[in-house]
Amino acid sequence: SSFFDTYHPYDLNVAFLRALSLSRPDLVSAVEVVGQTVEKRELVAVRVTGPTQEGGGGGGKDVVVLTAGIHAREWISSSSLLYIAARLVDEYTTDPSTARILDAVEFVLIPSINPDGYEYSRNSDRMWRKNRRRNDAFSHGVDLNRNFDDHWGDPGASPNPFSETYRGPSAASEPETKAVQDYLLGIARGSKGRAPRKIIAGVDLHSYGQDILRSWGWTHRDSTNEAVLAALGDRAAKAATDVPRITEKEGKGAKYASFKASGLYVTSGSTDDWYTSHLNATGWTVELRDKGNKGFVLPPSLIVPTGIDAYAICKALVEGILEIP
Ligand code: 0X9
Ligand code: ZN
Repeated sequence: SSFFDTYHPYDLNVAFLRALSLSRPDLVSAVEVVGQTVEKRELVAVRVTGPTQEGGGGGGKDVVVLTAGIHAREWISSSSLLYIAARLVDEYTTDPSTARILDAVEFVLIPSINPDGYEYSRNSDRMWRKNRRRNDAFSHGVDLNRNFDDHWGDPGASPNPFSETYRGPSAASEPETKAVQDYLLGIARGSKGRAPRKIIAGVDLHSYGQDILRSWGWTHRDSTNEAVLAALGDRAAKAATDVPRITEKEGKGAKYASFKASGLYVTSGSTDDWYTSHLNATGWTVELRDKGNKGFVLPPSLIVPTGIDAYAICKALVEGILEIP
């Protein structure tokens, strides 16, 4: 049996990362605490990178941010992030293309932005989406992917606390949003005696739909780098669609599409556009499997097949970005 045979409680997902870091301290940092949730769970991050000091730049290595679990019911996103972490570590020594990536960049991995919601989805209401803020006597939850500090309050989010896309009372009102924003801004600007770092990509994993979405999501207009981002997204979609699969466990392939996030629908206060505008990174939302057959309730047998998709997507995005002159 393997860790990826089933979905696990949040604490066990964190323990997996802790074990990874203890087994390969040369590649994986200790688990860092990013902040606390409404229900006082710890938000965590780990960094994964090759033991070499720096990439091409001269300062520290460029950074790739990978986040998951912002929507409670999208369990596959967190499992896929852990799968990516495990593959990066496993293949550093066996796959030269992985070594190249880990020698060039540092991955910052946040396995869940919304662990309170995840536990509520596991234990009480499988279709829960938001965090577990008590809004008033009658309603709970802010949609954290409408609470980020980019175009907050614009169309594409709801002011109504009952709504599944409730934006919250103000931008970054939620401790989860604030902690993730501040942690990533700290990396970009430099903090705790560390030099500022260039964040080249922010990828937020979701489900479902099998789509690779690029900025903007808040407007139908193109971002400044539309042509480059479209090519990157297309390349990642193709990589995921075309991964060769041999064993039974690897499952069958799935077809991914790539387009502007606004092509799905316009939203405000979302991570992808915040990554683009505030981190100066290429911001992405990746909707993993499936296309709606099982939807959010994706069977555990598809954890590895979907993890393989997610790994191919992230690898292709990073390789593509590193090729940009
Ligand atoms: O609505 C969302 O937050 C995402 N879809 S989901 O079904 N996982 O909830 C899509 C967000 C895409 N990004 C933007 N429109 N900015
Ligand atoms: Zn989502």
